[in-house]
Amino acid sequence: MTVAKPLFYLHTPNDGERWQALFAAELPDFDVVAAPAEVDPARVQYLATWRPPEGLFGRFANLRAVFALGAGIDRFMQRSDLAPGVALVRLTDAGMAQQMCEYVLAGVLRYQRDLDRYARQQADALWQPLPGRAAAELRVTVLGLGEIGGAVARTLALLGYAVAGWSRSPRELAGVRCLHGWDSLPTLLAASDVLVNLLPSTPETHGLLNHERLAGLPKGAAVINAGRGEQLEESALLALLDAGHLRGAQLDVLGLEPPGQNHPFWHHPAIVLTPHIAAATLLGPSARQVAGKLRGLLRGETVPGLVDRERAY
Ligand code: NDP
Ligand code: OXD
Repeated sequence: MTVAKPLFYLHTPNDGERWQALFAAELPDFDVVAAPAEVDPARVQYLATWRPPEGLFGRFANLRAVFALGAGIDRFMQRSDLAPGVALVRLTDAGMAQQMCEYVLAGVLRYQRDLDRYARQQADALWQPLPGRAAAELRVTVLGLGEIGGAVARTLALLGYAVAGWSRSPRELAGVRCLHGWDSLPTLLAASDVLVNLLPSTPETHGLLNHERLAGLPKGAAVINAGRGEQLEESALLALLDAGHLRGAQLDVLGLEPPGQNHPFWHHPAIVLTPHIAAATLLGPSARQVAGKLRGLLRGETVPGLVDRERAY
């Protein structure tokens, strides 16, 4: 009698065949099946997915673990069909940290080296050097010092920027002035020339960058948001840019993606928009990492990226 292999089910918005081939190679002891192929719902215990359709999890009564094929699991936390007893595991770096370092550095350089101002001068046919600013004079604050924010803060510090970072619990990172907790936030914001948001979206961080906090940045500060759109009050950002309090913003994430055609950010001269590409999921490293985490779970380990449902990240 042959014993059926355990089943690993994949539901991804695209690249289904590539994911399936990668996971099949990583998990030879599993039957790897990718949607839209039919599957016996009772056999689905392990599922990897990104942007799961409503009701997906509820179909599988024997589900044990869901692997998010991304770092931010806020959309998973909002799901009523994901039972509390099912382990939710997210990607931890898997090649995203380096991409995020590049994305943030592009923004930091834009503001440090006045590339935004020179673009405006060029439009006016104006050849006018501006006073320069050394990296060490630019105060960059990174909100969120986890897998991705921590790598960004360390990288910027290595490049000589005056980096501060903010987290929920105490952290120590080489070259980074680390602060934690709500009480430290106002002083930190007041000393930030560039504010980088890399926090996970949770009930605590939702709307964190509101008018009061953005107004607490020094005049001429810039904002880079690659965390989640819901964390930034868009109308407050707009008002502070238009009032000349803030200098500019580089935004990879918005409350509604894609934004409507009439969204004021599209044509705002001080806003650079990118379509949620700051750090993409890399298929090979991610499949390898998820397979490793699955094997860890089967050995009864607490694997990296296991989401704490109470904390919501
Ligand atoms: P981690 O969970 O590794 O790190 C989260 C960090 O945020 C931790 O330092 C944590 O503090 C801190 N934090 C959480 N809640 C609070 C709070 N209430 N107050 C202060 N600090 C808090 O996440 P990642 O670094 O892997 O990812 C971060 C986010 O980046 C993702 O959730 C996602 O939203 C976004 N992202 C965006 C991408 C893009 O392309 N735009 C791509 C990938 C991720 P502590 O250290 O104390 O736990
Ligand atoms: C992620 C993202 O969280 O793509 O991985 O934003």
